[in-house]
Formats: sequence, structure tokens, C-alpha cells
Amino acid sequence: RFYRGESYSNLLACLDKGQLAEEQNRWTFEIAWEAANKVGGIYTVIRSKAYVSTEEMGDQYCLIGPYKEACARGEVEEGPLGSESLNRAVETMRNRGYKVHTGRWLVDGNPQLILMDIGSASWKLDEFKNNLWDTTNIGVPHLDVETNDAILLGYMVSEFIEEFKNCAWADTDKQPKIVTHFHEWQAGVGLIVLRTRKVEVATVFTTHATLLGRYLCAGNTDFYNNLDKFAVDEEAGKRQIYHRYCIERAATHLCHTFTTVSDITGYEAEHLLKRKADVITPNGLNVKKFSALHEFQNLHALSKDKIHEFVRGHFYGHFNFDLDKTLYFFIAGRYEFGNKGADIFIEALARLNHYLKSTHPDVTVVAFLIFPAKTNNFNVESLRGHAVTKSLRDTISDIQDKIGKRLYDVCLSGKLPEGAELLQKEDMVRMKRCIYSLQRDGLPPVTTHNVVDDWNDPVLNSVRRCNMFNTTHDRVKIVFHPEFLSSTNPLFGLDYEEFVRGCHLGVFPSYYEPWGYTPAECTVLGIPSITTNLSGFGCFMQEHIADPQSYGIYVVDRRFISLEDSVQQLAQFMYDFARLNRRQRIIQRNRTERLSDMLDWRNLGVYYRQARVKALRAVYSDFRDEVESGIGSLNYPKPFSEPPSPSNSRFTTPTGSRHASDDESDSVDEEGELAELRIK
Ligand code: G6P
Ligand code: 1S3
Repeated sequence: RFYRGESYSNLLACLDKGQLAEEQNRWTFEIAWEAANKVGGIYTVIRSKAYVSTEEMGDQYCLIGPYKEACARGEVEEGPLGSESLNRAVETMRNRGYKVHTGRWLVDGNPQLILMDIGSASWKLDEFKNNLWDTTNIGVPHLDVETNDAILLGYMVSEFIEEFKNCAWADTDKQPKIVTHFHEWQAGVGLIVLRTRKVEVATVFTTHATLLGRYLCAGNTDFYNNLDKFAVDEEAGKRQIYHRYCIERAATHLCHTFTTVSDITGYEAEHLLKRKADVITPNGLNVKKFSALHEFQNLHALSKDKIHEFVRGHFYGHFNFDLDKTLYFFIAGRYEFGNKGADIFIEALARLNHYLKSTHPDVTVVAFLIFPAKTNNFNVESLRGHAVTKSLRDTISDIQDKIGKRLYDVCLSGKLPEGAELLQKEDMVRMKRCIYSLQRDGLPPVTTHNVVDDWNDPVLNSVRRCNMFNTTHDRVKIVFHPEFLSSTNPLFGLDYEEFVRGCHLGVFPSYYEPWGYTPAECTVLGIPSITTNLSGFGCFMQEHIADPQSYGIYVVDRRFISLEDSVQQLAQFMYDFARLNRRQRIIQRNRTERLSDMLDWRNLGVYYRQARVKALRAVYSDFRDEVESGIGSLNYPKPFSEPPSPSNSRFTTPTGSRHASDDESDSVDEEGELAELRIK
């Protein structure tokens, strides 16, 4: 009828919230272990997508997950749901003895939430497990608490959905069209039960990483070259995850639509789970645009100043480098040393150190590694550094005040001040005392905390092996921060987003990365990043951008070349970046930020819609999707101001022939860049 062929973002703009879903009596439930329960990447997916989901579906959209008090207390506003049928179904569940929390998630979009208190169903665990065995022959060991919890959640969810279907049908007098979208194996039991009980609802299953893939990669396997050769049952059995693997595989095969977050995980699932994905559902972000085009550049400068302050404190006594020529690189994420590519990052940093020492000794790179590990709090040396620099800053500011007053008094008396009148002996003594306390015996520490398993910690061992001890001669300095950042952190005082904004380059050379939110987050903040062709994000960028590197997305090949060659390529990318001058970095950030539309759920949400529509068509023969929206254009050509290849093909970011020494002016005349923007 209307909007046919529109892009998803236009569709959202045209529709009244939930209007179409109401007209079609269409309902969507998304079920995930991480709904209002912060664990990892799936939490980010659901939370950031909530805005477009509610824009499209209104109150016909609802999230279901386990009730985890610690997270729910701060994020959920409890109360009744927006529809009579939903509330009645919840009431029935409560009458059966289950504890069910309902309300709204306090995030953009404010979606409805149903959180199951799985403890309240634990008395039925044996009954559920027997039923699972009878219907599917999946037997779950007694002691696997995580899987037991997944079973409890699954049975509660399926009972609820069945109940809701009956209520909604009775209330509207016509068949409701229901999609239940399950994320990852931990939510998969609900899907299995709905299907084995033949409840007539459409089902979608999304895997964000396969169980076996994660285990195999963490074990030093040549994963991608052997994907078609693994004896999957045997491998799962050897790792004692056979029953979990069976749940994952059963959900994959029983769903109407199967999706993975990227092509690379689709390929993995095809071999390990034995089903090809029907739809690829890439992960997006809730992109917030500033009204001023260059606001994100200003924010970079502000956050960078805060990182400068940290660096002054951390490297006190060895602070012989120019902050104006210092670049901040970082890696961050779940502490999976090999999977996240921290191994090759440190190796490549050692090489970068060597290149810079011999060719650009005036440039310094500070590389931050942010991985949560077990610690005994901050180390004394780190805290001391910040205390002594603070004391110097306070002393100087006090002396500045006094000099100001003296200057004023002398000038009032009609004279010009003499040097000694302004800076007095007592001030000099105070400053000398501060300078003496800046002396230190050892080198600036590599880590900010006392790591519990210091001698076995993989980052620290790699740093030792590569001899990267932050000497004054090193051009690459290492700071391992074994804890996630928060604004209450006494060393940085920055939350993660601010920290990313203040850095110059995110480095994520992952080996196993189904999607990879970290480089995507950098992109929407306008910070260039390094990714790989084994990460979902990296492949997605290669597919849609003619020359990702010119937009500040460097893709390391970890698939078709040897490990040594990948390290070499990574080191070269970092070296090329370190040689850009300020003007080039600013232009590159502008280009990177321009890609953020591409990662916005307002565009990428359409794939979820396609998956749902496909499942609905499979179940309800009379279902018509009157609004076939598409993705719109996601193709980014090479920037117009980029020199045509192959000239200067080595330095494609952004103009190869200019280097740090050429032009350090930061009053960027971005004629070419702005012209590009105007044309678009
Ligand atoms: C932003 C600010 C500029 C600043 C520049 C520093 O673009 O708007 O005022 O000079 O960042 O860039 P850099 O890459 O050297 O951190
Ligand atoms: C997974 O979380 P991870 O960091 O364990 O799911 C994320 C969301 O889809 C994805 O971005 C990531 O690559 C996966 O690995």
C-alpha cells in the first residue's frame, strides 16, 4: 500500500510508532540472556537496537530475559505492560507460582521488559529436564548450573508465549502474528520447546558466536583452514560441552529463520552447526549525531587533554617526550589474549618501536591495553606519579596567582616589575622541592595495577619477551590497564567513550571475532581503527567501502597470509599512521566519522525485519508484508580527494606524499573534504 521499496530509516520516519504492527496484529518478542543483564556483546546489541525496535513496533515489541537484580535495579522501571493481553499472560504465569517482573528498560526507546526469576521455577527443573530428554534426547549433566538456568528460562519463556498467544487471540478475535526471536544458545531452549510443542508462532534464532568456534580458536587451532574437517560431536565431547552444543544445534535447525551476525560467522555456522544462515543480521549502534559538523573533533581534543594528564603522571621523571607529537593507540575488550589479537599487537608494537627509533625519534606512541584481569588494586608507583604531578601543578598555580598579584601591585605604583620581584627565592625553593620529588629510581610501570597472576599473565609475559619496558629510548610506551574504564577511575577519570574519543587509533587485530563492536564504536566516534578480515566488522567494511583504508579502517589480513606476514602488515599500518601529520589525521577522522550512518540501526535494523518477515511467511500463509523496505545504499566509493591508485599506494591515508614534517598546522583547510560533503 505505501512505503514499498523504502529504506528502513525512511520507513521509521514515515510510520507512527507501532502503527503498522498494530494494524497487522503483529508482535515481536526478543529473548536473550543479556536483556537488561550486562554480560557482553549481546547486551550492547539489544540495548542499542531498542530505539529502532520500539519505533517500528511500539508496544507490540517486548524483551524477555532472566531477572538479574544487580543490573535490573539500576536499569529497569517496574510496572505493568502496555497491553491487556500481555498483562493477563503474565498474571497467569504468576498464578502458576512463577515470579515474573515486568516494566520498562530505562534506555533509548524505553522498551517493555519481562524478566523471569528463574529461581522461582527451580522446583520444576527435573520435570523440565525429563521433558527435554523425552522430546529431544538432550541430557544435561546435573552440575552444569549455566545450562540448568538456560533450561529454566527456556521453559518459562515458552509457557509465557503460549499463554500470550491464547490471550491475544481471545482479546482481538483474530489470530495474532507472533515472532519470537531468540539470541544465542542460552536462550535457545525456549525455541526448542515452542517447536517441539508445536506452538504456532514464528521463530528466529541468531547466533553471535558458535560455542565450538570459540573453544577451538582459544586452543591454538588453525581454525579457518580446517573448518570443514572438524568432527564436531567429538570436539564438543572432548571439551565437555556436548549438551550445550546440542542445544545450540537443535535451536539452529528448529527455527524458521536462522541468522548470524556476519558472513564469517555464517561460514563458521555452516560447518560447525550444519546450517547456512538465512539472513545475515549485522550489528549496529544507536548513532547520535551532533548538530555541529566538527563537534566530535573538538571532543577529541578535550578528551586527549585528559589522557595527556594521565601520561604526565604515569611517566613522571622520564617525561622527555613532546605531547604534541605523541599518539595514543589502544586495544580493549574481553581478555581473550589470542582471540582478540593482543599477541600480534604487542609483537607489532615492538617492531614499530624499532622503526620509529631509527626514522622518527621525535614521535612517541603510547599503547594502552585495556583488558579486565584479576588485580590487587592500583599499584603504588602509578598512584604516586599522579600525586607528585598534582602537587607540582598545585604549587605552580599558587605561584602563578602570587605573581599575578605582585605584578598588579608593582604596576599600580607606576613602575615596571623586575624579574626578582616577581619570582621570589621562596617560590624557587618550592619548585625545586617539587622537581626533586619527580625523580624516580625505576622505570615507569607497564601496568597500572598489581596483577594477581603476574608471572603467568599473557600480556605481561609478551611485554617482557619483547623487552618493552618504557625506557626513555623507547618510542613506543606500554600501559596495561587491567580493568575497564569508568569516570570514577582515579588515574584517568574518563569513561570508555571519552577515552576512545581522546585516542588516535584503536587496534583490534582479532583472530576470532564474529562481529566486533570495538572498531564499530571507534568509527561512530570518528576515530580510525585497525581490524581484520577475520572479524565480522572488518569483512562488512571491505564489502561496502571501495577503499576502507582511506576512510581510516585498516584491515589486517589474518586469513590468507602467514602469521609473520600479518604481524608485519599490522606493524606497517601503525607505522604509516604514526607518520601522518596532524592535518592528515583530522581529515581522516572526518572521513571515518562519515561512515557512522552505515553502522546506524536506522539502516541495519532492516535485516532484523527481513528475518522476522521470512519467519512470519513460513508460519502464517496469509501474512503479507505490505512494506518491503530495503537497506538503501551502503556503498562508499573512494573519497574524491583521494589520489587515484596506484600512485603513492603505500600511504593511502589520506594523501600519501605528505608526512609529519610537512605541515603541522591544525587550522585545516578542508576544501576538498568539505566539497565532498556538499556534493553528497
Ligand atoms: C581536533 C581539534 C583540533 C586539534 C586536533 C588534534 O581536530 O579540533 O583543534 O588540533 O583535533 O588532532 P590530533 O590528531 O593531533 O590529536
Ligand atoms: C559476541 O561477543 P564476544 O565479544 O564474545 O557477540 C557480539 C555481539 O554480536 C560480537 O560483537 C562479538 O564479536 C562476539 O564475541
